[in-house]
Amino acid sequence: MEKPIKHYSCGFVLKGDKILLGKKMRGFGVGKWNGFGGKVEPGEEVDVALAREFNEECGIVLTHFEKFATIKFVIDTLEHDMLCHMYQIHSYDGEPIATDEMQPQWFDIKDIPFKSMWADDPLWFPLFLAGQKFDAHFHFANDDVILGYTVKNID
Ligand code: 6OG
Repeated sequence: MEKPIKHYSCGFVLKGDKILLGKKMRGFGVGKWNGFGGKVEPGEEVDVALAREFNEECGIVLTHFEKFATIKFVIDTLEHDMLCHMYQIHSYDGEPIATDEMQPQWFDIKDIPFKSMWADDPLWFPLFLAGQKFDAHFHFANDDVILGYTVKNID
């Protein structure tokens, strides 16, 4: 049976050879490093949701960003599916600060902490870093175990 689907935004800032990640301090995915983002509110544009979440979670104001992927997550232990709209952030105003939700940190791109990130991330990050746009679908048994996935490049 199809489950209801919820939309999420998630964005990554790349600056030279660095990437900005945040450690999730509470809620779904707590303890993991990830991009910034969250649930899209009813009636809200995804772009608006992304900018709102960045500001709430680390205090910066996005000025230029671009979508690079749509990833559908089906997780057997969740009662809804997730459609994540993934973005690269090209520019922003302000400096990232820690909040109750996220602890921001710059990492060297060669040292991205995949062991402390979602299990899907190492499977699509090389495409993202190469500037390739894609659609993907991941089927998780639970928070950790991937049962199957597809990734389709977009021209
Ligand atoms: P809030 O709970 O903070 O939104 N998210 C995922 N990101 C990756 N890379 N992999 C996953 O694998 C994910 N599941 C969810 C979407 C959760 C944030 O976490 C992202 C949102 O940006 C399953 O509202």
